[in-house]
Amino acid sequence: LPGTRARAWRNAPGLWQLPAPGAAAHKYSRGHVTILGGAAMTGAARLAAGAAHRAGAGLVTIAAPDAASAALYRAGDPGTIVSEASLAALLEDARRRIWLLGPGLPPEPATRAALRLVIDAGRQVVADAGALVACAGVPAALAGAAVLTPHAGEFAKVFGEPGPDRPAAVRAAAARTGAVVLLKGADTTIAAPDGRLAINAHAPPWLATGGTGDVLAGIIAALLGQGMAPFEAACAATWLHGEAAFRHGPGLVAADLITLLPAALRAAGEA
Ligand code: NPW
Ligand code: AMP
Ligand code: MG
Repeated sequence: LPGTRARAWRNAPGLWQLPAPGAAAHKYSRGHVTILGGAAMTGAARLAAGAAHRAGAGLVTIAAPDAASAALYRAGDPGTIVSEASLAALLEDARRRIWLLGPGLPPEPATRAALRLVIDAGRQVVADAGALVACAGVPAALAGAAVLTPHAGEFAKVFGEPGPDRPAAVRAAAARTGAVVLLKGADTTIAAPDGRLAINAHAPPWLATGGTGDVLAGIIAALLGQGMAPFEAACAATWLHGEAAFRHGPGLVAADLITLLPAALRAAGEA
């Protein structure tokens, strides 16, 4: 059965601990996650936003590139802020510490330029999907990001084929970019630039469906916003993602993961 080997990871002592809000917490102290949304594939940013919100982000904004996509974004989670302000204007707010770029963004030079602008503004950046492919063959363009979340296809486009030794390839990618690199799959491999490595097998194959990667990126952003370090945030998010999937079982679609995140968070707290 999928899961029998996987459940063990929950008990890996001391690898990560989820942030718990104190009595003095307020929405700004729990982190403001800003997601750069696309104009064409709005579902991806909506999934990421919903996941970030459930994973404990105090505030979540989707930055919409135009009025038409803003209208689509506003039809989603009513707790998500939708802004049509420019990237430069949004970056003036120092509380927008965490940014997620990629889900639903086209893999083109404008996306790469946006990524550089946000990194150079000193923000913690999770780069996924279009933000990764926009840097195909140019891993240096990702330097300064906090966490990169490629699937195998995206990893190959940015860094080249990982080959049979995935841990070595992911470690090399992390060392090269200075970012935590999380290579997704049945055995998601996570490496920090300092050489730390984790492999998450706590993930059922029901996750192989559209939008689940967007949900994972949103969870990572939320955990960063609550003060977790990038490697621990990546490890914890991957486990929570798998736990939510196990709790659903067959018939899973990406939005189910968001609904099941509270149960996964409770399970992690009890481990
Ligand atoms: P093949 O077929 O194996 O030769 P893309 P994407 C290859 C958004 N989404 N997993 C594979 O090659 C995302 O956020 C929007 C997957 C395949 O041809 C992105 O912005 C949704 N692929 C955008 O869509 C929900 C693998 O890579 C190619 C692979 C495109 O993202 C869905 C696919 O890569 C989606 O999340 C692996 N393990 N290994 C929405 N509701 O709005 C190799 N490949 O073209 O970047 O496509 O991942 O679907
Ligand atoms: P993406 O391709 O970006 O939508 O991400 C897919 C998500 O589902 C990642 O978190 C993968 O690790 C996970 N996933 C995909 N296929 C499998 C599989 N066969 N077993 C377990 N997890 C998977
Ligand atoms: Mg993806």
